[in-house]
Amino acid sequence: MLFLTVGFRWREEPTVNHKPIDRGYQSSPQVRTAQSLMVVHAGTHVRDEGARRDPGLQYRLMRWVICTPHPEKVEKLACELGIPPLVARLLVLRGLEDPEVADRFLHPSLRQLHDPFLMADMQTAVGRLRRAIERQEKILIYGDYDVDGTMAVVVLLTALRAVGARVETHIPHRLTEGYGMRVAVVEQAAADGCKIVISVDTGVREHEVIGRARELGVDCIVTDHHLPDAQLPPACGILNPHRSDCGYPDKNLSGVGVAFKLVQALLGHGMSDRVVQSYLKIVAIGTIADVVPLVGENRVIVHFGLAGLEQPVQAGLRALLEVAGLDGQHITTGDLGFRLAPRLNAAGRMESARDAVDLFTTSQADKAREMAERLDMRNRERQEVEEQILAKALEITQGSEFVGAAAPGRRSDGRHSLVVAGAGWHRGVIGIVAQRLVERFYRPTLVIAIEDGVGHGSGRSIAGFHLVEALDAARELFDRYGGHAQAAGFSLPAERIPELAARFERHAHSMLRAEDLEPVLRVDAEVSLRDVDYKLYQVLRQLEPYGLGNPTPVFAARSAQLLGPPRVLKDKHLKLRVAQGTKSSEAVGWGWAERAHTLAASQRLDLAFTVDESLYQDMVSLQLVIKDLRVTSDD
Ligand SMILES: [Mn+2]
Repeated sequence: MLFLTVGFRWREEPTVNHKPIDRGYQSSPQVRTAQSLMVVHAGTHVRDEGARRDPGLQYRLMRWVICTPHPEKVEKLACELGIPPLVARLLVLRGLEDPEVADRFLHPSLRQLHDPFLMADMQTAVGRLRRAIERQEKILIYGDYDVDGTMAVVVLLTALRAVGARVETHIPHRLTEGYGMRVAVVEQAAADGCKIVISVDTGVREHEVIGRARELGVDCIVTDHHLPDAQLPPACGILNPHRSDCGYPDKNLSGVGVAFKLVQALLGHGMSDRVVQSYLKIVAIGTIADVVPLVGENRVIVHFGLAGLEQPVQAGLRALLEVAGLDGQHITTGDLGFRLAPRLNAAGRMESARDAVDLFTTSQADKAREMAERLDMRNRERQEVEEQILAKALEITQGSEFVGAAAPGRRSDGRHSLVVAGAGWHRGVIGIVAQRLVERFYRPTLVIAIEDGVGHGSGRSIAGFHLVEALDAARELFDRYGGHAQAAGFSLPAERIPELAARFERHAHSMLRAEDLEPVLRVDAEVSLRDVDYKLYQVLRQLEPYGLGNPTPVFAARSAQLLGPPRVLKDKHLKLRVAQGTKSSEAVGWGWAERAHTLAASQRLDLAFTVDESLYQDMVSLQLVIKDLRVTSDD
């Protein structure tokens, strides 16, 4: 599987909240990155339809790619596993043509979780922790402020307390401390009598901090999933599947996933299936928020985690699900990624990430409720600030003096990149704003907040454009920068921003072809609307949870007729009734209201969609969730 795992120093999850919060319409937009990263496997026939121009439209023209797997492979798999051909087709398109592998995929079980002791250094780490617990040595968990990091703290803190350890936590502040470990924190811990520091979701490249801890007689246990340097830091144990000498079979674990493996090893046979499942709820939240591929062990984690979240026990979890409107619902990866994770992340963006840890470690229901409501409020503040900055950024892209953007809505000419900067922009949300701009313009984008003459930037990219390599090309402009292919962070003196914009554009111009600037929509199968029924929906449920590595299946229906005029919901969303022959279906386009005026009754449309269940006034029905549409004729 394709996975981008370069160690990076600034991260903000691509969490976007486009989903309507009202309870009337339940739906789950998939994690967006999933589509662009889906791997097309050998033997798969791909028909690229290009991005046919829709004369009435000037935005979001998508290139449809119809994926058709080798028919023999589909037939063989369907036959061997006794599954419907459509399931087999979807499995083959996801690279799961081996019957044994496909069978495991279809039937996740806790037995599929690997032995934690397969991870290098696990024995040493557990031995050291057991000794610390016996001697009642003080332990510090050094966390991170994003959801993966805070959930890792929760998992480890809960387990260590359960076995009677003396344990404290440090979670860096996003704005004042930034990503990574600091010497001062370790020195303070040593002065406070800590004997062990366990890092979670961070640490594998912290040579200086870990070296200093060693001088002070503090043992470090690193748990991390970022790529290590060739030389490892002088820690007493380093748990990281990406270590070149680590034989652990699954390289895709998130930070909380690695922390969970340590917990599994530490609790050992004291961990019944029930205990494992109780932890997996929290592990799943961090795993989804970090957008790691939901295959292998991550699929098992998220499968059981989501199931467990439908029966929450811990007070904070119950309270948070309630404020997110998810209590008593079937919960999907989209729900976690778009509704739960942003609320947890809001803590770290707007205030302190510690709130997210406190919420999940309290046992008092009233306190939990209060904390969940505060997170919900922080999240609304975050959304407001995000909307304000987005509006300003869009205004800038429309200004005549603006040099950093493609002309709005004009996709084929103009610039190949987008760079916007402003004073007073909140640094906690610029990464999300960059993501929103990428979704709109589909260009590599940098958003920069100017503060006291310094520009703090965050970037997001498109498939096929390596962001850090682009920043490498202008390295002398930065005070510091880092990241990976799809997301990056940096800072530089504000007066250098125009030069950065010019050089970033030059680099993008040299790297990107015209077709790279059109988002790809992979279609799993062409169907007729008659095929979209509960039998199909059952099939789709069987392949859940969806996410990176296992994208929500997209279907295409040709020449469907629009019945009646398009409707707009809450000024934001588009609702259509479409028909093929005698079969008609409801289709909804989340955030598609601005396209309503381009559509008219009785037009014929090609529709690309996912299938979802909608709940309206206690009535459940199936609906098509529009991914793209094209008007094919006007009769
Ligand atoms: Mn992480």
